[in-house]
Amino acid sequence: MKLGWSDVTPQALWLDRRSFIAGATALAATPAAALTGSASQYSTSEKPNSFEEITNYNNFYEFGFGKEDPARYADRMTTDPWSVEIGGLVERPGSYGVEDLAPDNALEERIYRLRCVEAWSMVIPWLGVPLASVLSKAGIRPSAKFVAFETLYRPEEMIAQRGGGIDWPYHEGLRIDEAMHPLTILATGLYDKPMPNQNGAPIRLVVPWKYGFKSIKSIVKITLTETQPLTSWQTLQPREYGFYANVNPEVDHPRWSQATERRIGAGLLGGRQETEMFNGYGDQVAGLYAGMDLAKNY
Ligand SMILES: Nc1nc2c(c(=O)[nH]1)N[C@H]1C(S)=C(S)[C@@H](COP(=O)(O)O)O[C@H]1N2
Ligand SMILES: [Mo]
Repeated sequence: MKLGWSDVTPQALWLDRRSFIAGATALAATPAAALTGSASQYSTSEKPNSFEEITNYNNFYEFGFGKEDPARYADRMTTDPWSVEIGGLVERPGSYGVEDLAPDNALEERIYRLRCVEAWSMVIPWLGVPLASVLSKAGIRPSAKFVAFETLYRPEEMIAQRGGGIDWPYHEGLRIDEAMHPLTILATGLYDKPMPNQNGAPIRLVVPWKYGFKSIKSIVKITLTETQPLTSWQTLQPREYGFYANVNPEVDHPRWSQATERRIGAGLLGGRQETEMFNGYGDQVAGLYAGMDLAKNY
């Protein structure tokens, strides 16, 4: 039997070829994952949490400190129009629309584990694009070493921004090689739907091997820098939250163990499960930290 070319062509190339043949217009509204009918090589085969769980148990401190506050209050946030200011060490600084950064025909499904620093976890089917593709649109200058991110600041709508706690706007950062890693995405949806407000509409970062707080929501600003940017959590509690925040069962939080986690939805009898180094993504990302002392660089 003769092999067809699709049998011997890597999937990414095959997808490109297919969309080329079928024409971009016919496929414009179809997420890439739906075309192949198969999961991304980056997705876990673990059972995703329900939409209900993913959208009702959240951390989005701009709307309050309770897990149910974001579901209750985040619909007050206006997400249209929205633009993302990309600046700093880039060739083409400016204001980009979400549609330009994450066009429908480029969306991929990525089913990732999310491990919060508070020792609970979920599995979430995101829809998004590699952050690398977004940064390439702006053109990375060779001197750029880090990427800084900022969330919307709008206390009229984000009711908890009227109070203290965090030095609003919420800000985060990545090293450039972490930002360019294929696992790092900007997500605009989940469960094949547009991103719910409480999960960080219209566009949020997802870095699955790091504690959840690195995955900043509702981004309005991306800045490429030469020096390591400050992050909200570092500023608040530098001894408890570091810049790297890689999931690491061997480095405990000063106030609790990081060795195990509670999977949301597992129920009372579900018990706790062991936390994996780099949240189970070590094969892909451990190389980024070769030679680094991960207890010091927490
Ligand atoms: N702007 C902003 N981004 C944020 C947060 C936040 O409070 N504000 N919380 C972080 C934390 S601590 C976690 S665990 C994840 C939770 O994402 P989820 O609610 O979509 O599961 O979002 C992260 N991104
Ligand atoms: Mo978190």
